[in-house]
Amino acid sequence: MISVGMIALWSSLTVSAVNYDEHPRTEQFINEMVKEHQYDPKVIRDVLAKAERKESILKAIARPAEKTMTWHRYRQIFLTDKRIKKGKAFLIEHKDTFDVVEKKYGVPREVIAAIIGVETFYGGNMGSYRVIDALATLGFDYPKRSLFYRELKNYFLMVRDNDLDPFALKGSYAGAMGYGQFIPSSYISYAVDYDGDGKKELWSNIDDAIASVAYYFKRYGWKNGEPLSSLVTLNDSDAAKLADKTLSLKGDFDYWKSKGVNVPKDVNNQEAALFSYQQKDKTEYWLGYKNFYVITRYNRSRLYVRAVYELSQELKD
Ligand SMILES: [Ca+2]
Repeated sequence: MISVGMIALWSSLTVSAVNYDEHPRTEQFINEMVKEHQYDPKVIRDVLAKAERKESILKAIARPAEKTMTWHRYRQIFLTDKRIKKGKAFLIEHKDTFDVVEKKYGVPREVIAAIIGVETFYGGNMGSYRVIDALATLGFDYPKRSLFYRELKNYFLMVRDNDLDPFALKGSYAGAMGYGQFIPSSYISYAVDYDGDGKKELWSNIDDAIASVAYYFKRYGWKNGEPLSSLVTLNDSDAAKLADKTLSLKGDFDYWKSKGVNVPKDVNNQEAALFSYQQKDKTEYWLGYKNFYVITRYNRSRLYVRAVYELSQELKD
């Protein structure tokens, strides 16, 4: 008979002994890559053999930070004097690039800078995990793995098609890379070679990184000069129940009026969604518009959007 303790020991030995080229999900992964993308199976097997399972990654992703944090607390992390000051210097330092990029893509420089500021402190913290380890660990061993399994596939495509070293690229525990923390599918679709050297270097070339963030927003339909959101009041407490239900634009001003929201008079009637923000001693409500939605395509969190927006306003002056 095997004791519980022995089972635990045995399973932990099994897990640590498995290389990703021998993982139970590997054969299917390789078969799909060959079938879907004519990928060389030997290349995948060789790379996965050197990919490492990281317990720290599985622990980090299980932490529900953004889901439970109030706006009041979240704001303290991102709207610091240091981040504002560094952002202003960042805009000055890269002014020439911002002049070109802002004009070409129609996305304000302070929004691009705020994204890079919130994501990585303007490149100061781009993540220290090998992307191959992050995506193999989450793609094969995280219970909610489907997104990461897809991104692991995209990572293999990205390194093949851009002639990148699969072991050299670093990122966050979730496999987000470079100044703007692009996941591989975003790299494939939105990374830009700004300086024309044939490489899309989002880790080491700030001009490529700035242009890539701008292009991402352009492709998701950023409407230059349009408002992002309005602070609103409610005249029916039931309206509060409609807040934070979805990031998608839910209805126009007539809809929100009928639900008890005092819609703004200085903004054109348009599609909006209702969001709540917990301040220290009160709850605020915002109607978010198209540009609000576009920022949620970068990170699906209403707290994130507001942090980017407020930081961008601070950087504007
Ligand atoms: Ca380049």
